[in-house]
Amino acid sequence: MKVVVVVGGVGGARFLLGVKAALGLPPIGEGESPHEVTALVNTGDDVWMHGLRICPDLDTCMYTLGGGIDTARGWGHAGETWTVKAELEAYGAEPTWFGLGDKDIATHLIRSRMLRAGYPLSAVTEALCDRWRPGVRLLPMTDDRVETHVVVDDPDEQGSRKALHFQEWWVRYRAELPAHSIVPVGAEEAAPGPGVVEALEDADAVLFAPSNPVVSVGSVLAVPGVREALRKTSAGVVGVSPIIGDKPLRGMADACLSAIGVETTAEAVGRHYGSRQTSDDGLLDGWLVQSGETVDVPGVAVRAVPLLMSDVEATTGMARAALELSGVDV
Ligand code: GDP
Ligand code: FO1
Ligand code: CA
Repeated sequence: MKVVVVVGGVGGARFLLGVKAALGLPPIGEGESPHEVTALVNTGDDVWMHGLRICPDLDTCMYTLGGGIDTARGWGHAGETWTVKAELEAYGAEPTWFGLGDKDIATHLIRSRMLRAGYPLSAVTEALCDRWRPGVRLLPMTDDRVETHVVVDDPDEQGSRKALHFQEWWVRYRAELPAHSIVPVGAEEAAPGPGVVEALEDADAVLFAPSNPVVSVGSVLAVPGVREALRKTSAGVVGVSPIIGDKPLRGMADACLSAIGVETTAEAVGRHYGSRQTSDDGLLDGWLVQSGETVDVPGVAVRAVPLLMSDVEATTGMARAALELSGVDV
């Protein structure tokens, strides 16, 4: 069976552990299986810093599935040290609000060197995965440069607006500056990465992880060709709500949703993705929401199951429910 999952960082990576387990694969690392999991990964969070290309969502997926993630933080390496960060700070090198760990920097050095040598991001990701062996094909949504920007009131100049890189808004300002708009800059001119459209065409099931609907799933959907491929695939398309009890589980997805005029509820996010069957541009056949919530999304089969990814077992149950709702046998 071929399963395709649209993912961002922490929420996406944790969900992938459950998808693998539901298909009889080891959650961490590789294993023998007739099944194949492909993740279409958001690259709108990506950024150049200190001359290095950082791809937070790709790295979060790669480290999580490869067994190297700092599980408490959800991003970066386990057992990380911060010598380079302290040295950069001693030089007064900006930005000081973003933490690159020593071990993590090795990943960024290799990636940046390969990109400068002309390799596309998809090939670089494959090379990095030769070490981490995530057991999932990690496909960047595009090889082209896409960077999400957030338009806010300029904190330094009253009355004017400013576009910040998503990382500055998210990490430096903790998404506390109200966003007027959120734009995946470059997405309109981007092409889907190698294998992205083909994976959707060949899929038996397509799942949207409980990832941020705006800056994770939304950025992947902004790449021309992806929505069309989702509309056309013969696979069932099922989303998993990242919103439980009208709140995101972690992070500031509510600040992102309000920027696009969508309420922070499972119902509003389901309606935002829309029905593949009864609307002209909708994407879902099924929508999983938290047990006990009553949600109506016209034209979409809604099912309520426990949605807390508290451990791999619980996450496996979610993944199984999503796969079943998509119409495949697990
Ligand atoms: P990021 O790129 O690291 O921000 O991660 P994602 O975009 O992949 O996922 C972030 C989303 O995961 C947040 O909006 C959370 O609400 C959601 N999330 C985190 N943990 C859980 C969980 O246990 N269950 C569900 N349903 N959603 C979760
Ligand atoms: N998140 C933070 O809150 N602070 C950081 O200093 C930080 C550094 C960082 C370095 C590499 C990386 O792959 C991720 C990192 N993150 C950090 C997480 C990341 O900025 C965001 O959580 C995501 O981009 C949102 O998905
Ligand atoms: Ca992200």
